[in-house]
Amino acid sequence: MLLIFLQVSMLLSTCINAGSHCHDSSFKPNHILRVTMGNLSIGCGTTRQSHLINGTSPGPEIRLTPGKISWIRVYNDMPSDNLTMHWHGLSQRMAPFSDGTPHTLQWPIPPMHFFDYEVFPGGDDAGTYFYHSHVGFQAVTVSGPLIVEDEGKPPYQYHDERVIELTDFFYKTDKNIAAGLLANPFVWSGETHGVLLNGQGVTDVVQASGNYCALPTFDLLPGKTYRFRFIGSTALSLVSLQIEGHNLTVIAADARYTQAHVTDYLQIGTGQRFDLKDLKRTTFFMKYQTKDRPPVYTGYAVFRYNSCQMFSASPAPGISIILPNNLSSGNFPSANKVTRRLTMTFRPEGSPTGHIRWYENNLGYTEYSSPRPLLPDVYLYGESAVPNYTLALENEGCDPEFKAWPAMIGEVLEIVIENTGSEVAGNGGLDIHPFHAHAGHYYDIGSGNGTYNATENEVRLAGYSPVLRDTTYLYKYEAATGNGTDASWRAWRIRVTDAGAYLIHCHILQHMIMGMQTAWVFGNATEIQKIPLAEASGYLTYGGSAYGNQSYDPIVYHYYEDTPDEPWLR
Ligand SMILES: *[C@@H]1O[C@H](CO)[C@@H](O)[C@H](O)[C@H]1NC(C)=O
Ligand SMILES: *[C@@H]1O[C@H](CO)[C@@H](O)[C@H](O)[C@H]1NC(C)=O
Ligand SMILES: *[C@@H]1O[C@H](CO)[C@@H](O)[C@H](O)[C@H]1NC(C)=O
Ligand SMILES: *[C@@H]1O[C@H](CO)[C@@H](O)[C@H](O)[C@H]1NC(C)=O
Ligand SMILES: *[C@@H]1O[C@H](CO)[C@@H](O)[C@H](O)[C@H]1NC(C)=O
Ligand SMILES: *[C@@H]1O[C@H](CO)[C@@H](O)[C@H](O)[C@H]1NC(C)=O
Ligand SMILES: *[C@@H]1O[C@H](CO)[C@@H](O)[C@H](O)[C@H]1NC(C)=O
Ligand SMILES: *[C@@H]1O[C@H](CO)[C@@H](O)[C@H](O)[C@H]1NC(C)=O
Ligand SMILES: *[C@@H]1O[C@H](CO)[C@@H](O)[C@H](O)[C@H]1NC(C)=O
Ligand SMILES: *[C@@H]1O[C@H](CO)[C@@H](O)[C@H](O)[C@H]1NC(C)=O
Ligand SMILES: *[C@@H]1O[C@H](CO)[C@@H](O)[C@H](O)[C@H]1NC(C)=O
Ligand SMILES: [Cu+2]
Repeated sequence: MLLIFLQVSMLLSTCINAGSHCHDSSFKPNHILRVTMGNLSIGCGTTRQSHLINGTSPGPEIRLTPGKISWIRVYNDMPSDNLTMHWHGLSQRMAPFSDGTPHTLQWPIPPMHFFDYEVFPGGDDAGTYFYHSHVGFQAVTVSGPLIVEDEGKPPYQYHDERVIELTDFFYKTDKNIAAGLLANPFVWSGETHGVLLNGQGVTDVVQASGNYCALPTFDLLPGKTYRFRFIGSTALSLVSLQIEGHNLTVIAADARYTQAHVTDYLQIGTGQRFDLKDLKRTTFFMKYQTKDRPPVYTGYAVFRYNSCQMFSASPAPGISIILPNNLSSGNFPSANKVTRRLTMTFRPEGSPTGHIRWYENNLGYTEYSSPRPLLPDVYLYGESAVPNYTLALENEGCDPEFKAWPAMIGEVLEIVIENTGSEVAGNGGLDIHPFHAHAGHYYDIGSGNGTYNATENEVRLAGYSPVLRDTTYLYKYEAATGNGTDASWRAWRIRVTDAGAYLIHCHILQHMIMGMQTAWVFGNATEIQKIPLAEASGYLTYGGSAYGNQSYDPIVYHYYEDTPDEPWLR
């Protein structure tokens, strides 16, 4: 009798622990991704040691059904590197520990371990996303398309679709690049050696040698309308593209449908997605080109109908205007609903010969500077692990000890990001920065030259309904400015609704490593601790019991199944 009792209690403690589930061999994830170290044949005739997903880069496409919980098992099959996977653009409203930020939301997946991510898109989430690692420079190759299907009929009609993911190609390995960026003296990664479309493309070196090399090619059927899902998964490049003899209709940006907008060219940067439709002709070329970088890379792709012809030639259609932002969405908070305006001032810091960092007012934030993730510590240490709101208000919104920005649930934040000159990086040198928010989509209220002026911007916003985005550019309007002078701004409005820990950061991988990230804590400890401490315990240490390996089945909390009172499920 006693023996039986003991066995039952052991079972209880490992597998049937209230909301926790033992993911043993009977558990079948909906999707599996395996990340390895390998040699990637890339950029037409080059081999590079790279992190790969299921042996390739980009990784396999994943399609999710809205309203359905998807478990995505991510194996770190690398012998000595950490890993996380981020579901870029999906706020998930919010399964704790599933956002894939190593220094914010979860401990990274240790080498030779795996982690089960619980991803739950809603009906409004239909659209084009991507997944990528959030560790080091890994995302240069560890990324892949993530599509949330439409619930019912999409608002725009099309016959078929093609996914086109853009990635940058660097010869240097991830480790060399990261080490150089952190070194004293600073060593730049170098510029991109080629922008690849679905892993295919021609490097600048091959181009210069005049060698024959097949262009990326997309096969189409005549008389059909296609939806092109463009994914900006470049590490660095902002890409301009134009399709010979065609206008394009933009129908979505960052996985939110927009008003149809006809344009003859598109700019897509790191972290952004645009969905286009229309293309009605025979074989034609697409030209694409990097913008705002010292050497410009130009590539071509072919769209061909019913043809086996290969193309290596390069016609050169002209690239001209800037994509106007005439897209819309509802529920936009007006200025009188804003509870707090915050300005984040970014400038390169350091010394001209030594370190260079892209910091917000001396406060850089990276996985290197903040080795303990914020969210697990709120479970372990409660309110004392939440940044001090009062102290933050005295310091322009950021608690300087935590290097984190607290906000209360119910606040409506107007966040202004300033591009500011400094004495390093070539005397006030400026750059462009695609800013991405993890907390969910935000209302983009524009960008401009100089210092943000709320009064003037409000005039500009009259009658305008901004689009919901997750990644928009802080541009530069000149090459350099004076030390401490604001050169340009980008501004957003965000409703603080979901308690948790999130990043807002520049999506250029180099700049992330150089500190261009901010960590945000929404809500207080009680609001953040959405699952009982006992159930969370496997997530609170590096390699804890929520992380499986070949000989160990992880104990996983099923947040959406087991928390039916989560407001957004009602
Ligand atoms: C990745 O590879 C694993 C086997 O290694 C396979 O089970 C899985 O289906 C693949 N994932 C995708 C999304 O194709
Ligand atoms: C990649 O290539 C290098 C050099 O040829 C070789 O030493 C290494 O073992 C290869 N790595 C893998 C994972 O195949
Ligand atoms: C992996 O992450 C752990 C926990 O943050 C850290 O201690 C370790 O140094 C990391 N390993 C590598 C290779 O970065
Ligand atoms: C694209 O649109 C512009 C402006 O509406 C128009 O002038 C031009 O002829 C169109 N080009 C093509 C190829 O349809
Ligand atoms: C946006 O475009 C639509 C038609 O495509 C037009 O009716 C509307 O006036 C435009 N809005 C703005 C703010 O330019
Ligand atoms: C938070 O900061 C304020 C202002 O500096 C300080 O008075 C207060 O003691 C701090 N609270 C805690 C819990 O540290
Ligand atoms: C903002 O713009 C308004 C209207 O142009 C102007 O009156 C005001 O002085 C400006 N504010 C600042 C701080 O420049
Ligand atoms: C931006 O502002 C600066 C300083 O006032 C001015 O010199 C520059 O011409 C402006 N650039 C643009 C593109 O408006
Ligand atoms: C540049 O500005 C920073 C911050 O305002 C200041 O600390 C520094 O002394 C300035 N450097 C020069 C060379 O003026
Ligand atoms: C945390 O938030 C909850 C819910 O809004 C509130 O009831 C509680 O008083 C707050 N706790 C603290 C310590 O502020
Ligand atoms: C697998 O995980 C278990 C439980 O965390 C741990 O005790 C064991 O050492 C791990 N095995 C390997 C090979 O890492
Ligand atoms: Cu940047």
